[in-house]
Amino acid sequence: MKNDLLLRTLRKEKTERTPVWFMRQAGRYLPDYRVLREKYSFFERVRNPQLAAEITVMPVKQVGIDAAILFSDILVIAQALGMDVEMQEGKGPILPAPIRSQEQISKLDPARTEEVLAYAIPTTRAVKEALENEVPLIGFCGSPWTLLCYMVEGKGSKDFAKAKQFCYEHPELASLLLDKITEASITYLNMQIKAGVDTLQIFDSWGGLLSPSDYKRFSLPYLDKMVKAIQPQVPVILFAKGCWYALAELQSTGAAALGLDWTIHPSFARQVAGASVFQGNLDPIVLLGPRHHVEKETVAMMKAFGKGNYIANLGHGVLPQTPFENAKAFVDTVKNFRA
Ligand code: 1CP
Repeated sequence: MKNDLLLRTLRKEKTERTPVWFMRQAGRYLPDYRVLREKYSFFERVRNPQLAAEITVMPVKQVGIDAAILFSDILVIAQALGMDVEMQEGKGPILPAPIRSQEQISKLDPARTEEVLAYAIPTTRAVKEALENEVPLIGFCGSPWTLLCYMVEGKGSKDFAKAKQFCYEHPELASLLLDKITEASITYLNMQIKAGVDTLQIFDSWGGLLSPSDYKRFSLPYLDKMVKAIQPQVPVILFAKGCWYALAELQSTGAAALGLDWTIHPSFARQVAGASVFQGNLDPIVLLGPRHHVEKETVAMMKAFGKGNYIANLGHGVLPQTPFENAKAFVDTVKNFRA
């Protein structure tokens, strides 16, 4: 591979410079992606190997990023289990029949994952081919807890109150549901590995909605099971947004790297989970601001993380309204930085 900075960093090897990529880098803020969005529905873009490959490669070619992330969505696991998912422009995902009962959970079938998500093999292979061994390919899925949030709530939410209420009222059903999501997710990650991804990121985007003790009940055990199944095959990056209180436990899963959101000071992370490789953590909204501020904050971030065991990224996904020049300024500042 021509540029394996990310993979060497995940193995804790020395590198010439810090690798950089963006969470949610495929699509969104790129003008060429918006053109494709007019022509094809979301899941057409995900399932068609040529389209998925074109979208995945865009940020590598246009912004000079050190890794590609497969164009797909965390909600394909809800589909694998038998749920309908609609992507409504401007509104995000809608699940018209959210899970609220034991009967609904008993109908969810993780054994069908390989069949429902069969397209992932040819699409991932097409993406690998389009990358021509320039940079590594990151596969991904959501955490079981984050999937439960959407499957029970039925849509995005700022607090996922219905999903949390469900867990507090029916903890035994929640654990049944989380087990099924975990099983489907492990199958799906193994499919991505089989098709050639070089590393995998697990997004626990809504982990931080839980208290530290509820995190240990409803998220950590399932993440732990997933990391134990996958990390022996390819390095796993765990991104648990808002979970500063669980960094030590997240490190104990054995994941190769921990993603950090922008509320965590690098020195705090080193103090509680010192031996980890860290990834993050610029506030994505900084990229909306003036360019000199983007450059200044990026340099401050690079200095604070220090040399080695570090992957530069944002503290959450890049926002759709991010000016292309600011995204580029972030990447260039990381690449030009010398400790
Ligand atoms: O953006 C990329 O790099 C391409 C791959 C990708 C990834 C990694 C998409 C495409 N979605 C995701 C992950 C994802 N999806 C997460 C975890 C990361 C995060 O926290 O941002 C989550 C929570 C989702 C759920 C989801 N899908 C949302 C958020 C809804 C909410 O609760 O606010 C949305 C808007 C989607 C639709 C979606 N998925 C991906 C795109 C490009 C879109 C938008 C539709 C479009 O622009 O065409």
